[in-house]
Amino acid sequence: VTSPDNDREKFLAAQKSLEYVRDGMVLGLGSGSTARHFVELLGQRISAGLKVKCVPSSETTRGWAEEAGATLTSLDDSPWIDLTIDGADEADAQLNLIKGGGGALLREKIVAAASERLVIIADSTKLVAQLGKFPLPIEVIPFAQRPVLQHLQALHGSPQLRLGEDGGPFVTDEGNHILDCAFDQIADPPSLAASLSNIPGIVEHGLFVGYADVLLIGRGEQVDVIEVNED
Ligand code: A5P
Repeated sequence: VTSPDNDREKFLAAQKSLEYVRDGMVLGLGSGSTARHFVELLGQRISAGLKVKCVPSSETTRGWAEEAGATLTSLDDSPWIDLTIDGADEADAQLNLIKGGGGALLREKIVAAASERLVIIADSTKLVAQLGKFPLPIEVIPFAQRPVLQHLQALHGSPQLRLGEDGGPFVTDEGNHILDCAFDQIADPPSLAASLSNIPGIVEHGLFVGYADVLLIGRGEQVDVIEVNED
């Protein structure tokens, strides 16, 4: 649920992220309401003469980017992305993330992995001491849904099939389903990420470990900048 205050924080984080954008870059465009602010602000810069090429991370974002007048490219033509700006559902101080609340985690992770730099923009409610309150989205091939569900139950993930507006299973841009897993507390994100990646039928999961370089967190009228410690 987005309160007006949260939306202001999202906007300010998105605005701050424009400082990372340079002329001539290939940009990855994230998904979700915070990324939408970024795409709209980017559109203003493009109208003012900024030249960038953009890889959208979802079909929804593709539509926003077209409306914003952005030049689109694809990973086929631009397999190396200079900078991606994306949102998150949760982030911790080590810059581990939960993503996929909007269902775009698979393409988001592919875009993030192709990016030299990933800057995450979020409102202050997203920064948490420990990941896991937000149910972890897991994208699963429909054929494998039942056995994957059983694996996730064994991991105490309490998986729930995400439903779409029509009451049937939510279908991702890649034609898969999402199981939302209420782990509640994820004490060791790298270890859980490795366990999930080992389950056949899971296409991708929403734990982003080692991807983000910078968190920009809107807090009131400020934006906190949290960077990964290179030591
Ligand atoms: C989309 O699949 C997600 O990963 C989003 O990045 C996440 O849900 C953040 O969304 P908001 O910016 O709307 O909070």
